[in-house]
Amino acid sequence: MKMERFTGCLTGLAIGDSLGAPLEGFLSFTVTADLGSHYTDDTAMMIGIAESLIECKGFNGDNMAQKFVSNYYKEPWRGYGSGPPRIFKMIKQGRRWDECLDKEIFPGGSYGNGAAMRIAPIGLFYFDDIKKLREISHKTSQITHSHPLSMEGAALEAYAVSLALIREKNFIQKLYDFTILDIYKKKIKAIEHLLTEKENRDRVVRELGNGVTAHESVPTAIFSFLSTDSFKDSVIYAVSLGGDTDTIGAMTGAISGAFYGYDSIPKKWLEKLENRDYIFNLATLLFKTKKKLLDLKIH
Ligand code: F2R
Ligand code: MG
Ligand code: MG
Repeated sequence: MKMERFTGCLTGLAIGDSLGAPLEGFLSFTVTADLGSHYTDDTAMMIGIAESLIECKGFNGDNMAQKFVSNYYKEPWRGYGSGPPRIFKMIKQGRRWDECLDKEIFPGGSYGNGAAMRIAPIGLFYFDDIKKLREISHKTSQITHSHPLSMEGAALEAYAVSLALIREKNFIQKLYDFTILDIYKKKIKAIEHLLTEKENRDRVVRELGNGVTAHESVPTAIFSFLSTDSFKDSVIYAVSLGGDTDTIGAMTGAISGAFYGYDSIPKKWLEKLENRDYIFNLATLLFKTKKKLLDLKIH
């Protein structure tokens, strides 16, 4: 466990988000664009998770939900999906975090990618306990996204971050064995055969997706990481697929940042990143909190 990988992961998420933000909703294209001037809801919600994990030294549903709510009301213009702001309003009015409030908006709950886009701190914090990583990923999702596709998509993204953190060699097989839903198993199989086809973006998008739902974006981010050899190439590739570019960029950036580390992120992007020092310090505190807990377990 290295601090450089924690800072790389959370900063990488914000960079991928900011790179994709000006292009969200466009079709696939060659990326020449630079970072946008703001990150979006993806990073704002990741910050809420990290703040809560640090404050509570682990998962606390009430505290995390309150972080989401207060961060949203401070900056409601960050481009949130349609569901979460309605849920934040319900929580502000006294509803509980674990009532699966999204079921009152979408039948069966939301299967949007809003749970997976923010989950990276859970992958870092629970990297050493796979059972807990899934359990806490599901609970963290449930605050706004209780559909099984969303909860499992978030767990898969968190697990990919944890595998990147330890530089796991058998990445694809581990992901395949981890996931409990057939739709994700099928997409992970597709990742394997698409690795030699990455320039055929139409095919990648057709088979993996580039949309706003969890199952059409989490495997795409994992593919963007696995099919490239550097932090920079992975996020540029992710964004070049079009569609939900900020979110696929954010999820790719989190995995790549955990794998390649903070120093691999291009300096000119770091210089332009909004709230760079705050995000860096948050990742450092998350690392120190986790390290203290690990040390207590050992001694
Ligand atoms: N909201 C956006 N982008 C819109 C443009 C923003 C613009 N640039 C601006 O600045 O204002 N991006 C963000 O939203 C996505 C994450 O969304 P989240 O948090 O999952 O929201 P929600 O509402 O829960 O789900 C998203 C949509 O998915 C469909 N959906 C989900 N569950 C469904 C169900 N059970 N049945 C039918 N449809 C369902 C709906 O269309 C939801 O609106 C990220 O891209 C983030 O960047
Ligand atoms: Mg966004
Ligand atoms: Mg998005």
